[in-house]
Amino acid sequence: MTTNHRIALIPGDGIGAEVLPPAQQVLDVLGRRHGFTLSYTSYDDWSCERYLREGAMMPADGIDQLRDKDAILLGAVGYPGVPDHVSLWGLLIPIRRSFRQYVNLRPIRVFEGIDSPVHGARPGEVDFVVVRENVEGEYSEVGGRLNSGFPDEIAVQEAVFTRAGVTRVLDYAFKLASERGGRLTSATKSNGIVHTMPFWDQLVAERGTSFPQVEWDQEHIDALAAKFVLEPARFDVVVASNLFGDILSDLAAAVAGSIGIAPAANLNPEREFPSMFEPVHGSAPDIAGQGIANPLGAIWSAAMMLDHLGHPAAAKDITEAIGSVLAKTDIRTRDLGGTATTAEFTDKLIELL
Ligand code: GGG
Repeated sequence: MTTNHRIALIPGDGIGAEVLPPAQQVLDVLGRRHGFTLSYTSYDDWSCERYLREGAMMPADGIDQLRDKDAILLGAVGYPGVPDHVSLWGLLIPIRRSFRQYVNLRPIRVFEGIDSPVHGARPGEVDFVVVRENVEGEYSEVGGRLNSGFPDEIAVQEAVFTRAGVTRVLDYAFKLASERGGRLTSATKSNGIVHTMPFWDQLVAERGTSFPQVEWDQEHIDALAAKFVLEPARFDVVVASNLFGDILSDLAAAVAGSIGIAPAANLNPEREFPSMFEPVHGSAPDIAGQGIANPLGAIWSAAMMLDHLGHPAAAKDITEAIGSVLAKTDIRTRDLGGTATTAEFTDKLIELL
């Protein structure tokens, strides 16, 4: 019997709507080849436009509409006219939290054929994963504002680190490191942030004892950012809190040539709820509507989705085709120095699949 996977498609804003159709085209080719089907439900109007029209990024029962899906593929959120915290907390973050997607997995690879802006970031040598804690930490709704408009106006934002929340993401990262190169780096800032970060470091040391096969170290986030640029090939798995992981993975994507390539998986490792896959890039309003967005971040995210759904061979076909199109052709979208449109690039990739 052919396996069918129910996929929720949320294009979101800007180029989100332009990068999901290429990912869908690639998925359908792989489904035919590997003997599975994908049935899609599109949530086209869950966006900033909807927020401006109706006051909410998604309907009140939006989370329930997604609950029975096997996975969610998301494009991008954010658009001028809607504050970024409104769009993020109205769609992406509720999905991550409601479905306990506490791991945000962001692989970084310098592909053959890509000129990294960083001297020394050579293809084949830079290949690591950022594991970002995805549901607590610095992204917290605990806090508030007082005395708006007065000289003594104040804003307070509390970071929230729980033993359970940190432990589960560390365990995921240690296990991943044990299955990859056996090395883990923890991002910290325990010299300046005196409560949460020493707690994070303590839990890293505690969990490390359960993974003796993994060699681990920790770096302050400032030094780590410098090492991402100066020695990107030294990393295997990097584990970081929500904010640190977000910043580090954008930096790492730039080191790998373009944030347009970078994928992300928001995982509920226990599979109690659907996981969500999304390119790391945002909605890029400056190029939206021109048909020139790089679809690779979305296509690679689709590969991560297939891997999660139990089709590692199909996922590998996609990453190999990405490698081929970059190594064997000079077809590139504008972010990679080329002139190809989203459609031209996708057609070539599918030809090489
Ligand atoms: N494609 C994902 C997207 O639109 N991300 C926008 C963004 O700013 N995300 C912040 C985050 O991942 O925390």
